[in-house]
Amino acid sequence: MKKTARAHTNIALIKYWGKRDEQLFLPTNSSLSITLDRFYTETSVEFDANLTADRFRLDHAVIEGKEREKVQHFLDKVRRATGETRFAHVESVNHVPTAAGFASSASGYSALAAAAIKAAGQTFTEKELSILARQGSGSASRSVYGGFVEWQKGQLPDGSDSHAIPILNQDEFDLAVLSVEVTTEKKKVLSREGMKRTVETSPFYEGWLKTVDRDLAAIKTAIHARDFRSMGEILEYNALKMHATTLGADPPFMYWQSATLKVMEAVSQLREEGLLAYFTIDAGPNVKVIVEIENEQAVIERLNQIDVVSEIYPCRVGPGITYLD
Ligand code: 2P0
Repeated sequence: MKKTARAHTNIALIKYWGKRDEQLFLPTNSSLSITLDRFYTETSVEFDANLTADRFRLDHAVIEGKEREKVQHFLDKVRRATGETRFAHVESVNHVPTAAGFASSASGYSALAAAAIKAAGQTFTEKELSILARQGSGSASRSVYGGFVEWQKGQLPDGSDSHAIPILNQDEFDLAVLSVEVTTEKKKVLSREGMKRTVETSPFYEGWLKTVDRDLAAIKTAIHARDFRSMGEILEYNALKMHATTLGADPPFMYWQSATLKVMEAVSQLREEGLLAYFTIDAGPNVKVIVEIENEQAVIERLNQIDVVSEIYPCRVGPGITYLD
């Protein structure tokens, strides 16, 4: 039977940056994110005995080549986990701007995992779904849950303890996350390749690993206390440290453009004027600005005045996986 699931994207406040096992998508460090309400993927899966290979349609177009292979590879994991033997029709629609830095792999693999398990006639716990989604894309492990989510890196070699856990529900700490777009160009260094190169060659990676657990513990304390200022200081610091590791890679690379810096400077200027806002940046040039609801409009107005800003997408804290049939 055809089953459909929806999963939302997430933005990391403490970044996932580096793998200890590339096959199983096991991270070197734990991370923490907010699930976003505005961006999501809806995916339908139907297993069909008449198929001789998996079929994948994304945004109403048939996908072939590498992307289809990735989905097939992931569905092989689903088949191994469930005993399902048939190939599947996969139909996925992204409600995510395709610009650099608005990653859809988190919502994509989370929705695919949930729909595929249902279509195979099985019921997985959220923990089991998180472990499965992780093996499509690391950050997808966090999109299983809404609200504030920690992905615990785990220790076991088989990855059975590497999954997300909820920290706060969607309605327990209301915030705005402004996705500030400065370019829609495709990024030059994919995050998967970027983290691998950083782990293997950057002398700064050691500094990242030494301090990331401290950042995670501190931000959890701030989140539980609803201490926006401390949370903001830690998330900005953590993002800057992640990006610093890329500058030491060989060959070095950076995800920022001059427009990225302009937005970062504006956020810092806003703070000097008493408007509390903090930025974070993923593996691309666009910026996410975290702000309290009461200051959201004022911050949007100010950021809209920057010439390099092409679009601002205001988001709120979003839900976990939902099923549509
Ligand atoms: C994160 N990023 O925590 C970090 C911060 C980018 C920068 O997770 O190789 O697409 O599929 O596990 O999850 C983007 O990496 O990488 C990411 P894979 P993924 O959100």
